[in-house]
Amino acid sequence: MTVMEQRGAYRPTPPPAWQPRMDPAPLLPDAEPYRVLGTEAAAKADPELLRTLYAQLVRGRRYNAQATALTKQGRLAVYPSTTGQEACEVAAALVLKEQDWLFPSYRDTLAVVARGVDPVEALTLLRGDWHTGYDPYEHRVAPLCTPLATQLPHAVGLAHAARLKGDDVVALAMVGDGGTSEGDFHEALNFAAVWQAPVVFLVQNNGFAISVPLAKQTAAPSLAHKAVGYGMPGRLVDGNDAAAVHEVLSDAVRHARAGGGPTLVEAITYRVDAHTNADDATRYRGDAEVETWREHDPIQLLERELTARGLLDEAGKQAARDAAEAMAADLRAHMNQDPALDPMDLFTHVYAEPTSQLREQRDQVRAELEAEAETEPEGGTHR
Ligand SMILES: Cc1ncc(C[n+]2csc(CCOP(=O)(O)OP(=O)(O)O)c2C)c(N)n1
Ligand SMILES: [Mg+2]
Repeated sequence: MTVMEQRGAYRPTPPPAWQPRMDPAPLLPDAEPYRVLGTEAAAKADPELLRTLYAQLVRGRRYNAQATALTKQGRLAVYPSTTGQEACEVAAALVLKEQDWLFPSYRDTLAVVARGVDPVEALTLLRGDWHTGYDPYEHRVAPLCTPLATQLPHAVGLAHAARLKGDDVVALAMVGDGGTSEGDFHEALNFAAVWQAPVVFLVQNNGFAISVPLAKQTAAPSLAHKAVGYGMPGRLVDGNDAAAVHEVLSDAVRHARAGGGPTLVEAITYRVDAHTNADDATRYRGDAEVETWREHDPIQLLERELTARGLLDEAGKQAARDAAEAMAADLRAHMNQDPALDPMDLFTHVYAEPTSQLREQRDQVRAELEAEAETEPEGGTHR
């Protein structure tokens, strides 16, 4: 019998009607970013929480301004500012319990500080040192992570391990819009959903990956929609509305803690400053766009709400500003002291046995430093 005859004799039974493995509808994000401030939902927001958020936002903005000034004075190597994104930074830290873990990206120094890490220690890496500066275990804050999205699989691993051990731990991992195009983002979300790991992914969609606008980064309807493909809920929130971000993240953390698995939260926000002090944002975006976002400012949104509800007066605003000034003065005083840095330390702790490339780079840096020392005027330093 030929193959064709065999095929003809084959009478397959029709397949059963196809069903999705789960109903995708509950996973879909809202059509509009969720808002609280200026809406009816604001009346239900806890006044104490709103006041705390306000004080933290004011402090956060001052921290950004001070750190940026320190880069101009040569006291800080680089600073990725979160001016305009303070609501996301602060809410991410405040929704976690003491035993939970925060996994920040390089932009999230403010979240790290809001979590309780010393403001000076939090800048160690950005100062050019080889180590994180703070003890990750003390505050349960992973190191600021520069390779895009690589903090996400780490967060999933930690959350999954905690669950296997029966520990009550949730991990909250932060990433930018550009980071969602990385393979690590895909792998982290996929594993998180398969394992139902207690992890919350917070994407701060600030419109740009350095100079690359979101439209050139993704064709997805929204970044929150990406959640559905992995089988987890996606939430869309106004990232400049501190009360809304706090509520959405709190819900996601509670859901994860209760064994409900991961959530992807996309916060729509805007990076008001340049990518870092080393970037010129006027080359890829106009002033009008920045001005539009300044009118949707996280501090002003909250200030308007608090004032309307009689929860904030001039004295309250001044108290928040004074506390922020005191923090900035302290930061300046500490950062103006010369750190004891040896550039050669950069090479010491990479591998137990340095590779040939690493040895080559180390020798090159050493030679450059020695050459510089010879040409430097009396009393000069490399610091
Ligand atoms: C794996 C990797 N590739 C490239 C870079 C260089 N890089 C640093 S920041 C950045 C843009 C990231 O944009 P986004 O994720 O939107 O975060 P944002 O800076 O806006 O907070 C890029 C491409 C990097 N740090 N890591
Ligand atoms: Mg971005």
